[in-house]
Amino acid sequence: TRPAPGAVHVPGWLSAEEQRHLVRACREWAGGPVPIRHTRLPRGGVMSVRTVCLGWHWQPYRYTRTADDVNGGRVAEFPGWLGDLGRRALADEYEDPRAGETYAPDTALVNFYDGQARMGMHQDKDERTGDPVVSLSIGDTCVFRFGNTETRGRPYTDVELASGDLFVFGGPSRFAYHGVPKVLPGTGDPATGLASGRLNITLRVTGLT
Ligand code: MD3
Ligand code: FE
Repeated sequence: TRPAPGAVHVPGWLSAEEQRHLVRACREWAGGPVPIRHTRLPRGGVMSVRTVCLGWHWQPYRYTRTADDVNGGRVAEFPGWLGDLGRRALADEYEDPRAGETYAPDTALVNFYDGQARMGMHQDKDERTGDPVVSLSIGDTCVFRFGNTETRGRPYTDVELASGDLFVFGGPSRFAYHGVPKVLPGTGDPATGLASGRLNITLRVTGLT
């Protein structure tokens, strides 16, 4: 479905096998050189979501190659197969399938939500490109709030994102406010390898070198 210009939601895009593969990979990244953790915000807050990054480390509000709190541990590499998956997402599902030929994501943010975790309304504007963001969800269903480009508040639309769903945010939707007001515990299938909680993987093009 096309919830807004430049946005595409494809329920169940990932196969069961791909979901299991991604869960296994996320476990390895979570225990890698820069372990998964709650991001600390510059004004003293701590995010309820836990995050591990690939390719570039996101620290609010910029991307770096290392994380300064783990002895300069270098961020895990962004794997080629994940870029392939992103290109296939655009080629299969995006407005101009040729966008899939040139899409070159160089970072992924892996977010883990337990039953209490939330993400407040925000825009993603630390990347220097307007290339689409590809989002993959696994595990418990969440309520995803998709807003507008002007304000954090209304108008917005609430959409459920379930295990296997693909969402692409490009064009006019790329800089829309969005957030995750709640996770629905117990809605995931343990056969993915995730007994509880929700994983979201977003692929991005930083435009950095
Ligand atoms: C719309 N993650 O990591 S995914 C984030 O489910 C983030 O973990 C949420 O927001 C999550 O920044 C939402 C959907 C998403 C991701 C990036 C976007 C929607 C977006 C970038 C621009 C517009
Ligand atoms: Fe975001």
